[in-house]
Amino acid sequence: MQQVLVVDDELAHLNALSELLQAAGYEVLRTRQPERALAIAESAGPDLIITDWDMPGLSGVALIQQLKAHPATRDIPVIMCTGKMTSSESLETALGAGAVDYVRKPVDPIELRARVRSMLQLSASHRALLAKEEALTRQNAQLRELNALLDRQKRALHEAATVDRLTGLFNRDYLMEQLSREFSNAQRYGHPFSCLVIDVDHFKSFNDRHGHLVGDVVLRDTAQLLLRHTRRGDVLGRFGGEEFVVLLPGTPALKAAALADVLRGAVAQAVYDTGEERLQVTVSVGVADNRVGEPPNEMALLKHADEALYAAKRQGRDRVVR
Ligand code: GH3
Ligand code: MG
Ligand code: MG
Ligand code: MG
Repeated sequence: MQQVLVVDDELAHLNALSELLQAAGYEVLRTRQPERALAIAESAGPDLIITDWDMPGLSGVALIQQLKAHPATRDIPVIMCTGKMTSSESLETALGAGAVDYVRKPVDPIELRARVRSMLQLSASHRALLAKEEALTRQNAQLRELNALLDRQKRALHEAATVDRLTGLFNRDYLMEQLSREFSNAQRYGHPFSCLVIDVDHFKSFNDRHGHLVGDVVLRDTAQLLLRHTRRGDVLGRFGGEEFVVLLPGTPALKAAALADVLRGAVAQAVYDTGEERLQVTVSVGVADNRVGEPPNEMALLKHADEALYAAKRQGRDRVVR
């Protein structure tokens, strides 16, 4: 049952209003003391308040202002019921304070019931809207969270699919994908495109002497070293084992070989301090581009670079062959 709080200092009015509302099927809370009305409104949370204007102690307008100042009672609609409501100014004052409606005394029972019913319907639909909005806000927050989670998972999946775990460089799959892409682009636009294959020299015996873990550290450090010497647009990855590949779009073999020698020199200079020993490794590099030997596809280009690498190994390692 919907609850209406009636506030009026005159007992006759209070009784009349209460009876009228009870007859209309509402549960009525009532008080003659406006100061008590606040406490009742706060604890009972009525659906509607009807208040008199002229009351000793606290006027109807002041009561409304206090109700509006409390979060617990702020949203309860209040109807001002008064004989004072004869001028537009007093109407403006009542509505300005936060009353949603007014009825004149003496109260016309039919009018009062109609206004009460319509006000209760309005405030019920207002509450329903508020609840919907709140639910939507909650759903939105959940959706945003879910999206962020999906994004993180997508990034993690993408990373797992493209990044080599030991070195953090691109992995073989990604390298092959980019090799194919860059080769096609270069052929289409007639641009030069080079490929370096870099292989650590005598790494099997290095591992045998110093252990696999030290070998891993050297591979990681070498990867970082290579990374520092490559530019944006170059694609550097670990092709597998102790072998790295660099794709150089826009670069002909001659310039690629010069970069390869810078990389080779940097690796040869680097010292890995294990605490007990100062270790060094060298690399051999094979260079090929899409002009020399006119490779018909990216696999042929890679094969040319690999052949150059093996020539470098045969010639004594720690060198670049193109
Ligand atoms: P070469 O100069 O002819 O390249 O000699 P190599 O010993 O480097 O070549 P080989 O292909 O015979 O051996 C490669 C070695 O690289 C074997 C393996 O122990 C080592 N290796 C491959 N992957 C890893 C790795 O992830 N970690 C470590 N520590 N070693 C690796
Ligand atoms: Mg090797
Ligand atoms: Mg080998
Ligand atoms: Mg190898």
